[in-house]
Amino acid sequence: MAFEAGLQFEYVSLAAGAPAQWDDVLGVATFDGAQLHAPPEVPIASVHTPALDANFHEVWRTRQPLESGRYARVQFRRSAELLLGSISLTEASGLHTATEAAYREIFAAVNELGYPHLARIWNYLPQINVETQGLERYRQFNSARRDALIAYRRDLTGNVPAACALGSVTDSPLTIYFLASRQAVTPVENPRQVSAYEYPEQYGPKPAFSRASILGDILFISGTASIVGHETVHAGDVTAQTRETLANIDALVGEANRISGAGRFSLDTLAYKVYVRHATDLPLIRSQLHNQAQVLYLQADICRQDLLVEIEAVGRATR
Ligand code: 3EB
Repeated sequence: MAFEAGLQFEYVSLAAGAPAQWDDVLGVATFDGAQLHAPPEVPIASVHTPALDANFHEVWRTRQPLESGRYARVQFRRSAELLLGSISLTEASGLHTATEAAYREIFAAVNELGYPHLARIWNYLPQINVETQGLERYRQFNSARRDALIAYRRDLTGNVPAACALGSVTDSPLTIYFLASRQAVTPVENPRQVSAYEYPEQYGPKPAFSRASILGDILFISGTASIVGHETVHAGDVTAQTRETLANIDALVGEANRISGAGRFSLDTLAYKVYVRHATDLPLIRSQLHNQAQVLYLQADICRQDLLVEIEAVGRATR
């Protein structure tokens, strides 16, 4: 494949200190309110989800020259092929307004700057399962995301970014970061699940995300949970939910390998981020992840009340 973005990612322990060099850093996510002394040209997404064992930074790099800037409230850094952006908004006029504004600014930025293909979006919002004005906040978020997609004439099905949407600590701002590309991204769906954008009405406004995406030789696996078809399975059983989630990720890797010409993705070379609803479930969840080399745990509420765990992953193909 001609595309060679040279995108690299790394989970760096806080104990290791700040990256020694920033020239090649596209952007960073920090967790749990950790402070990072980065130069102002590096976008930092401050994600307010408590780290459950090691705290770490998620660092994205490329081997290409970088340029930084701001578009509306989106802080970005870009190479010739890729752009990482971050936006954080307080909910002065409610979650719907903030989400729609954030997405409109993201779409305007990536369109204007010439990186229209969104590969992966990470979404964090407080009180995700709380109902206000008769609608759960996750559903308000979905409604607003759809409204922005429609306003920018973007697809609501099929060609939609891989994503995750998690609950952050109360009173934290809506925080979104994303990777966008000049070149097309390949969406991947899970044969074991109904596409989220085709969920039945009972789940509220349809969530516009794909189960995974392929960008060059990188596979992004969206937040994945214990859902088969469109239904939650193993309610109340965190061990079984973790196993089912891993079966879903296995199916996605198989599907990515079927679709992709990028080489071979495999479960044991992915890096995993695990969102745990109840910190006390960590030992049971961890005991199901003994085959995975790189796993980081965060405490976060998950977008359905009955889901106890959600797992995302990223990995590079090997030839
Ligand atoms: C699910 O499969 C679980 O709304 O962007 C996973 C990944 C989930 C992304 C999103 C939601 C999102 O429906 C929830």
